Amino acid sequence: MAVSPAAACMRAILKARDVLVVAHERPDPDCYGTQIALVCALRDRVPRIHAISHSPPPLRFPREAGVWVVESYRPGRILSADCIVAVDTADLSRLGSMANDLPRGVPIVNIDHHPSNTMFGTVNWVDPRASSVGEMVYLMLKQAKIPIPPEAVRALYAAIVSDTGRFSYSNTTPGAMRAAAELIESGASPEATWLGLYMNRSMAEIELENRARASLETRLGGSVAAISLSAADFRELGLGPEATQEFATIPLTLKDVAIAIYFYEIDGGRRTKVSLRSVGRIRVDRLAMRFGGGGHEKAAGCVLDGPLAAAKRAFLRAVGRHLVSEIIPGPAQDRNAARGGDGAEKRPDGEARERGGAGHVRKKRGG
Ligand SMILES: [Mn+2]
Repeated sequence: MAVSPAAACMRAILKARDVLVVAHERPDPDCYGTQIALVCALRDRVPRIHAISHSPPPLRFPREAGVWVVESYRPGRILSADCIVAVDTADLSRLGSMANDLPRGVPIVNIDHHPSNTMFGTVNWVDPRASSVGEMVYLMLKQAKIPIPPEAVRALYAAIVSDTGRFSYSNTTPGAMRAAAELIESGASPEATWLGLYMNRSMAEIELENRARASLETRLGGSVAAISLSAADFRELGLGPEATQEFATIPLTLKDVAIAIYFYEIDGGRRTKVSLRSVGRIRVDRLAMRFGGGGHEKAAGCVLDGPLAAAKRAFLRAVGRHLVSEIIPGPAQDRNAARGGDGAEKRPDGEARERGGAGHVRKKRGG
């Protein structure tokens, strides 16, 4: 019988003696929780397993879910391993500069749910229908009958809660709910997770959100809504972009909006990050790809060179063109061939795949 992709990943990991678990920079609770879970669940099964993150942990993550497990990366550090596991990472460039320090010539296990995944692994398990890599890794451990210790239970539950937008987005499948339910049966606490992920905010964070809300503006008759934060906003409040994990949903709450955009300066204002969300049929991953980004159909992102004002101007110009080409069908021929029809997202792994390149990759968002 053919081995399932999950089993192939598990086999490759259990064969190794020194496993390094990595994930995309500016980690979200999904990739972070999954890194924690893999280390905690497998540390008695492989001689050495450790997780490293390029960036600081997500600002908000349940403390009791093993946050201490993930080490932070120092540039130039020699990373040893005889097996690399990448989770939630559509492309190796999403690892940031850490990608340059990975050991060469060792097998790479690629576990991801982004349709734009480039299949960079030696073993690839890419399931765009999965709610989260948290759900995928839960299934993988369960199928292998590997007991999941308490920190891993909490971390995987937080991963699923976060990537489904607290069980709201279109990726909130029966499978996601089932995995979450089983994790609660195994001891995950919905309340502790909620407190850890969303509560206990500082005054500075709320002030940053106030500034973001105050910046709300609309274009194209209200079908495009955007908020923006400058490098100065972050500096003045002593916060980084990790404090704004869900801000892209702020403009999305506006009535009749089709594309929601969150612009924010990074690298001290030298570059501008663009986080995109959509409802309905608009595919923002295709928009992000025009700028070298990628992501999910309803949640994607990219980075533009230059400060906020210039990046915004260039991007909003492209949004207008994108909206027209997405809404008005035609010239249908090449559009439909390229996207495989509107059902592209429901096709088996790989078929709906497009070259995504580097970019901010966000969870699927539904409508
Ligand atoms: Mn994810």
